[in-house]
Amino acid sequence: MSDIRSKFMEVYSVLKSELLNDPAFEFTDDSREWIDRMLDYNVPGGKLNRGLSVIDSYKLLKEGELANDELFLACALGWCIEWLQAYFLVLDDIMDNSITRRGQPCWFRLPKIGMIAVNDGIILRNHIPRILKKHFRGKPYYVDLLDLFNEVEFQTTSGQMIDLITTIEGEKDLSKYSLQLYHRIVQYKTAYYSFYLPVACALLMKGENLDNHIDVKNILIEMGTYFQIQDDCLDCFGDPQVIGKVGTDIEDFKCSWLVVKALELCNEEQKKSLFENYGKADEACVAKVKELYEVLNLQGVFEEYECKSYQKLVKSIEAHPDKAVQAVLKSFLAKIYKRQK
Ligand code: GPP
Ligand code: MG
Ligand code: MG
Ligand code: MG
Repeated sequence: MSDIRSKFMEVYSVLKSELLNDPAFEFTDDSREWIDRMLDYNVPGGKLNRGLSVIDSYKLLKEGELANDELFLACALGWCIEWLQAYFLVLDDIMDNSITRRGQPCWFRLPKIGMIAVNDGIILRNHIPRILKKHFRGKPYYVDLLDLFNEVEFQTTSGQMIDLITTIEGEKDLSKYSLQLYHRIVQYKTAYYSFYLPVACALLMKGENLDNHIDVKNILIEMGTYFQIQDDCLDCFGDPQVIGKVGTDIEDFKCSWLVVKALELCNEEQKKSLFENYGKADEACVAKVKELYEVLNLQGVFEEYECKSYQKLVKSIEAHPDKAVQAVLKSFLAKIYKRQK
């Protein structure tokens, strides 16, 4: 394990132990064990890209090594994003009726968990302001940090709402799916919390005013859109062993990039087949949709998009006047370009 990753994991243990000894709640052994197990199952098991990006970005902005207390704070902020992600995923998996996550059953699928997972999600969400209060209360950027997390959560849940209401039973109508709707969904449900939030945290720690970094936000939203398009492709074409989850977008009638592209490229007959088979939890229907995606060479269409999107992002990044900010954005892009998981 790299130095930074092991330091990051050390900070996880510290934060967890603080939360397990939170004086605002009288823990019993079984409640403490519940939280302990719930956190270990849901918080640290992912790629940790979002969390580690805070540290990475802060280092690049500071242009030098970090003092121990600064490194701890950057790690703590990184974990707040991982906690936010855990909260979203626990609830998203219930809403999407998903089976596996990060190579293990979704939390709500475990025996004796079920809908207690809803409350666990809310607990995960409530841990974030507790971590922030404990470690950032005296900082000049504390209020901005709280405001940032609130805004980003609002944006994400709003995006999740559009994602969900497009799939309401009885109102399934593929003709409303367009690239414009797609962009709206993913900007809100993914890009703000996954891309803008880590960099915004690092900027706040550095003492920056976020109002002066709208251009950085816009580039990160574009990067987040590219990331979600990758997620949609992996949902269909990725190896579940590698991505750690089984795709459900076709069954769930999701406004996925693939179905939007398919609608754009198909002829009348193929369109009919898509309308008949999309959004059904039936293996044969899913297979028909996937077959159509093959015929339309959507993997090839994606590769072309990926290449163009990468070039466009690099161009926007290189146009930014600040070299340190450029380094932050390039580092983030390098982490996701051509990812397989
Ligand atoms: C990703 O969508 C978006 C989220 C995980 C945000 C969820 C927001 C909530 C307010 C719960 P996705 O369903 O495509 O992700 P995945 O493919 O990982 O299930
Ligand atoms: Mg979802
Ligand atoms: Mg999902
Ligand atoms: Mg997905």
